Amino acid sequence: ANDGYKLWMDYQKIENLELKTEVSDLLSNIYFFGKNPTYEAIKNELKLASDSWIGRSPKFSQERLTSAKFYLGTREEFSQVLSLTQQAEIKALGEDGYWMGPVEIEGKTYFSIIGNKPVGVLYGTYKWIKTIQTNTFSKDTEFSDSPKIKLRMLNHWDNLDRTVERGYAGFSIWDWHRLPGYIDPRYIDYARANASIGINAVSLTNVNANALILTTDFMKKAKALADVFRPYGIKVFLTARFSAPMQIGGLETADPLNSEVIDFWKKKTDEIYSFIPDFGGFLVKANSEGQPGPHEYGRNHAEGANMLADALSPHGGLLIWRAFVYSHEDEVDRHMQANNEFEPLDGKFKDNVIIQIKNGAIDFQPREPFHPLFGSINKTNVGMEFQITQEYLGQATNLVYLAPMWEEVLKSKTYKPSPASTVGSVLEGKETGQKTTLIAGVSNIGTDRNWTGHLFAQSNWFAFGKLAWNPEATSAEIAEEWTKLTFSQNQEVVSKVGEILLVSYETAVNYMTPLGLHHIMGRSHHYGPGPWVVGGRADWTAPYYHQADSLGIGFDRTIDGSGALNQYAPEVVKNWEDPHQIPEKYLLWFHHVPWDFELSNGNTLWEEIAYHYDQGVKEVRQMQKTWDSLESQIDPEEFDHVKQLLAIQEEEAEWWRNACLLYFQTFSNRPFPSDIEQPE
Ligand code: GCW
Repeated sequence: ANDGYKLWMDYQKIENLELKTEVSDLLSNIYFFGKNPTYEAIKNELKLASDSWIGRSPKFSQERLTSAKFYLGTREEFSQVLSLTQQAEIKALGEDGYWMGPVEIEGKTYFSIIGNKPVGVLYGTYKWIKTIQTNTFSKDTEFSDSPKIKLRMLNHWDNLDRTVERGYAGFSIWDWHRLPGYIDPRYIDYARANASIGINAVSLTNVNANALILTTDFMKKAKALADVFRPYGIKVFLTARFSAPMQIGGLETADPLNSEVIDFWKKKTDEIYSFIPDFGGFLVKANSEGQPGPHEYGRNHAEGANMLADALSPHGGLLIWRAFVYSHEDEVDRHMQANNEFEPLDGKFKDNVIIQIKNGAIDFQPREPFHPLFGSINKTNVGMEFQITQEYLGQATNLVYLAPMWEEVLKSKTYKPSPASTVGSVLEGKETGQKTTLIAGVSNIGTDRNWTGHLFAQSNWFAFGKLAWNPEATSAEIAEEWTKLTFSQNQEVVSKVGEILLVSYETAVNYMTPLGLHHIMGRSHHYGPGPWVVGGRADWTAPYYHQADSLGIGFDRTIDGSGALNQYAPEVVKNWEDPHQIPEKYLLWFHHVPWDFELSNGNTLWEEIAYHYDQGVKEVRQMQKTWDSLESQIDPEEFDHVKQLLAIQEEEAEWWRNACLLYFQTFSNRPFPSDIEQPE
C-alpha cells in the first residue's frame, strides 16, 4: 500500500490503545437512521477504515434498539431525539454542513454524526475518520463545520482519446472505451477521495475538447460516471464546445441568437437531463486561443452564455463561462483583455451563469497578482479557477506545494466593491450576496499509480479541496494535516515535511520567475526556461513579457505604460504604481526597472535577481537534505520516489538559474555578485 494509491486515505492500524478501545466500541454497533445510497457509501468507508484500524469489520445494526453505540443520520431523522435548539443550530449549517458529538438517546449518551442531508453525514464521517487518523478524536467534544463555497469543483482537461491537456500523471482516468459497461473501481476511489475533502462537482472533459462528448453515446458514458459519483455528493458537468450545433447538429451556424441553434441546445440539454437528472451544467471556453464563440457572429459573451443558460435553467443547471479570453489580434496588453470584455457586460448575465476567472490575468504563472476582475464585476456571479496541475510550475518533477500561492491570492485585498474586500470575501459572496459560489481547480489526476505523478502533488489536490471548502484556511494547517494523513504522526516527520512543503512554492518562484517576472518558460510545452523565446504571435513570446533591454527589465503596466494597473481599485493603484512601494514580488510585473534600481535591502535590481535565482537553487538543495534526513521514517518506496524527483528538481533549478541569468546578463552587462554560485 505504499505506492501512494491510497492517497491521504491509507488507513493504518491504531497504535494508541485507549483510542483503539474507544473506536472498537463505536464500530461494534453502528446505527443509521435511514437508508440511502450515500449511507451505503459511508458504510463502505467505515468498513475500509475499521478493517485497517482494528483488523475487524464494523457491525451495522438494523434495529435502533439493539443498543447501538454510534448513530448517524440527518437532522430530520434525528429530530425526535434532538432539542429544538440543537436542531436549529444544525439547520444553520446549511445543505452540506454537519455536526458531531454526544447526543442523548433514551437516557443514554451516544456519539453521533448528523448532517442536514445525507451528504453532510458523509462529510462528517470523513472528518471523524481524519480525527482518528490524526489521533485527535474525543467522543465528548462537539464539532461542526460547513463549506463557505457552494461548488467545489475539479475541472479535468481530459480529452476523449484519454490524453490530458497539461496532464503530467499519465492518461485520463476516464476509460471512455469501456464505459458505460465497465465501471473501473478507480472511479469509486476517485469519488471517495474527492468527497473526503469536500469536492462536490467535476467537469469531465477538456475545455478545448471537441463536441463529441455531447453525442448520445458519450452521454451514456457520462451518465455511468454520474451514477458512481452521486452517492458521494458529486455532480457531473461537461464542457460544451460553442460550435457543437455545427459539428454534431448539422447546422450551418452556431449563432446564439439563431432559433435553430437555440433549439439545438435546448434539445441537447433536455437529452442530457434524461440521462443525468442532476446534471450540473456546462463549462465553456469561448473566443479564446482559437476556440469558437459568440464573437464569430458579432455577439458578445453575455449573449453566448445566456443562450446556454436558458437551455439549462428549466433543469436547475448552471452555465460556467470562462473569463480566460484573449486574442492575439488585440494589440492591448493581454493582462487587460478580460476586464475590457467583461466589465461592460456586468449585470447582463443570467442568474444561473457564473464567470470563472483564473487567479491571475495572464495564465497560471508561478506568481501572479490577483486578477483585476475580482471586485470589478459585482452584478454577475463570479468564481475562481485555480490550476492544480503544475503546467508552469515544474509539472510532475518539481515538488511545489501550491496552497501558499492560493492563500496569497485569496487573501489579496481588492478594495472593491468595499474597502475590506479580498478575493476570498468576493468568492464567498460576502460582498454581493452571491449564492451560487464556485472555486474550481484544473485537475492534476491521471492513471499513474499514485494518481498525481509526484507523490507530493497529492498535497495540491488535497489542499485545493480544503481551500475550496474554506478559503480562510491556512496553507500551514493544511500541510500539517496532509502530512499526518499521508506519512505519519511522528513529530519530526510532521515538522520536516512541513518545512519542505511550506518553502517549496517560494523556492520555485525564486528559480523560475522572481520579482514579478512571468511567461519566460519554454515554448508551448511550458517546461523549463525560455526567456529568449521569440517567433509566432507576440503574446506567446517571452521578450514581450520581460521587456529586457540595456536599461532594465520588466513590463510597464503603470498608467503611463499599458495602463493595466488602472483596472485595480485606487488603493491598489496607489500602492503599486510606485516601484518603491509595490511589494517586490510584483515589481517587474508592473514596472520596467533600471538594472541599478535600489531595492529595500540595498541591493541593485540586477544583484537581487541573481540572488533570487541562486537562493532558489540553494533552497532545493536544502529540501533534499531535509528529505534525506527522514529516510528512516518514511516508507522506502515513497522515500526513493521523492528522492529521485528532488534530484531532477535540483538540476532543473540550476538550469533555470543558469539560463535566465546568463540570458539577462546579455542585457544588463553586469557581473554576477561574487558570493553566488556562478552560472555557466
Ligand atoms: O494555461 C493555458 C494552457 C492551455 C489551456 C489554456 C486555458 C485548456 O497552456 O493548454 O487550454 O490555458 O486555460 O484555456
